[in-house]
Amino acid sequence: MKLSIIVPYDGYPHYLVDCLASIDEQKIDDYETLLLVNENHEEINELIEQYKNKIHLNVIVCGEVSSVATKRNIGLNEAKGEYIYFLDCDDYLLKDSLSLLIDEAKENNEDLILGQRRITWFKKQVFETMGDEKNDELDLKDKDHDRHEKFIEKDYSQCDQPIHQRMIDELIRGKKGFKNVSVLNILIKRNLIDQHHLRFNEDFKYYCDFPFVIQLVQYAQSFFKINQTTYIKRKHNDPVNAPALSQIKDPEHKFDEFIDVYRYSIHLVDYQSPLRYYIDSKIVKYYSNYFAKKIRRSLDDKWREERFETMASLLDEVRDDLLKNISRYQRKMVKLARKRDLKTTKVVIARHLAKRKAKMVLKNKNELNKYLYRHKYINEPIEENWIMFETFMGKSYADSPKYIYEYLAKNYPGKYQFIWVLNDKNTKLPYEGIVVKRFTKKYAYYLAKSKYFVFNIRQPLWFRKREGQVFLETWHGTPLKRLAFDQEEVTAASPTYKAQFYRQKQEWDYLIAANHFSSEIFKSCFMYDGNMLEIGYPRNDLLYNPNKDEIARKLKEKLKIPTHKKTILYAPTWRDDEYYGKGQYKFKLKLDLEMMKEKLGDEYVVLLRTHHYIADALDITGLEDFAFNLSKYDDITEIYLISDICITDYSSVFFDYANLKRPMLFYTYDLDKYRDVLRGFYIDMEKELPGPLLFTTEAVIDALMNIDDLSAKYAHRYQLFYDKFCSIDDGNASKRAVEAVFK
Ligand code: C2G
Repeated sequence: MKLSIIVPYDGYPHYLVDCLASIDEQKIDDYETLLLVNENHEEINELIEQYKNKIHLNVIVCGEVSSVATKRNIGLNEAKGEYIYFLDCDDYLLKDSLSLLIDEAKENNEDLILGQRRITWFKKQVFETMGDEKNDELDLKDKDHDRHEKFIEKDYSQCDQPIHQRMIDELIRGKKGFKNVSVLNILIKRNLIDQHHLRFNEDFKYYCDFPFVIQLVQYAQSFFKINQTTYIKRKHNDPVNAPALSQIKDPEHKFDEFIDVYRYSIHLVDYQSPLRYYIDSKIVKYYSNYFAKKIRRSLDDKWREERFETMASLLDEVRDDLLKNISRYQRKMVKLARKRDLKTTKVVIARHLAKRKAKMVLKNKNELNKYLYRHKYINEPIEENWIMFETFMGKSYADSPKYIYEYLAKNYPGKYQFIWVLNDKNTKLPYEGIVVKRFTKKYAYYLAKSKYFVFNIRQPLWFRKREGQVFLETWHGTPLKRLAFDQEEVTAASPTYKAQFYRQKQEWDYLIAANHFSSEIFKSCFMYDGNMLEIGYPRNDLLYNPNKDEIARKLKEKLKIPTHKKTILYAPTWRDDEYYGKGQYKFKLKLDLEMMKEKLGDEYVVLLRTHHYIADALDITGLEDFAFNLSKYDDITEIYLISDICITDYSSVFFDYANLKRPMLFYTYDLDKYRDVLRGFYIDMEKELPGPLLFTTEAVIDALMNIDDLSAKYAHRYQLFYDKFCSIDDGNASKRAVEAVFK
């Protein structure tokens, strides 16, 4: 047999699905798959059954709970292939991966054949549909490579042992730290492992690959690197519930193991060998880049006491020729450690970090404001009557914070100091209050000193809630699209958002839910267990205002919208996978406005409203008398009042608009992708929505022309929908919010 694929499995079945499927797609026959599992692995029995015959699967139970090292060793004992290939159960291959590697082995019979690796946040189906451009963008966030090691252009003909040096460069030197030195994606000749009795050290949990790779490089005589991607390493987007080993926060044990792995590894190689030089280089970098921060910042004195002593004793032994080739700062740090001079070490680190911070602060004004927040303002007293309001990152004066503010200002004049975060500093507030721009010095100041916060999206990442501060999160919609921890894939521009979310939601004292449905979902999707205010949406109070018709008439007048025609609002949401950057999404209008005007122009006008994430401007040239672009208008709730019919897609807009009991249509031209690839939904759109799903402009026009019949057809469903999602709203939600939070 040519090849044994060794896959240790340790939980997270949804990752394994892609892993096994990708083996099944390989264009090779002569192989076996060894799946190493713990005793309890019921969750994958079905999967095993499915692939049993397809991928020559041999499932080996390795004891109650065994480590990756143990599983791989058992795999090595059982493997029958001439070549070994390690594949992690949360990663997957491309269709050609193994045939490329095997073909090279057949031709040149090298000891080690390495392929290229790509990093992704996505499952296979998404990775394949994302296209190279998007995957490339996210690849840039790959921090596993050591950016200080620019060896790629190296001319190996100048080296004494070109192959050896190349292996060191590719497998060890160019990989950051110990953890990124990996056995994955190397086709390894079985003889090499047998001749030298190579096994993984089972004492090691986090860095067991490192000494193994050191030995591969030490003994291999031939090596080749294929310039094609053969391995897809999948990052875990949920480090809270499903962390990869590297995401586990365990600094003490990791430190101890790091030291042990270093000691173990240097005994495997000669003091004079280049391998020793590069192992030592890693320990110096670890000390100056990572350990130094612990000396400076850790609350645990151990980093300045026995761990410092342990580090220093290792630095005593690093090769002196290495010291010539490192930075001045690193050299100084090593020398001081060798003298056990902790006092001067602390000064040197403080200076080094301060210099780096100053560089950052000078480069970016926002950094200076964050710095002031952390080091100055946060030490000043909290002002008991200050309330800070923010909606959609300061882009608009809108949503529930607006209605809560207006209620407070009307009913408690003079009692509070209101601070509104608005990027347009010229916005005139209807009542008293200060306007500050987001992320400015003033913003940092009020963020540190305000007692209360009423925000409709998440707080900034650098906010740290102080004791005594009260955070009311209003959120910004009843959830239709799966959110946060309920989202298997995070395909939007910031795939790290589950980790961020977990920390941020702990700072929310209150969370508003418009209905019981939302409460239940927020508990799971945000892992939220704080105070849930199931009180309806303050932003919907306006929809129950007794003067709403008069308000609508005035608004139409203000926006110069013809009063003799009926209005159709089109308010779509954003698409997770179509973006220029974080918070900057693309949108291409898929409604044919010309056609709509031709068929409906006598009776209707269209109000267009894109989501605040959308960076693209809508082009309505030539249609100015038919289409009105209200994307920049602050408050969509006011727009609902002037809309006779609403067309939307997967936006929470429809939960709110339903309060008006006016007709709704759903233009869901990309439903399959949105539901099955990007997000997934909490409700069955086909069965529960109070209007039809439509897929073409023609169908939309047809529905609009028959709107009365459609309304009659959907009347029952509309009532059920209203009862489920709108029944708490009654015009008094702001009052309830204020009474709950401000007592
Ligand atoms: N919105 C708007 N104009 C649009 C779409 C949305 O003004 N064209 C506003 C509405 O108030 C809407 C809110 O932004 O309720 C949230 O927009 P969604 O389209 O629902 O999308 P998202 O921002 O992803 O929020 O639980 C709700 C979810 O978090 C959805």
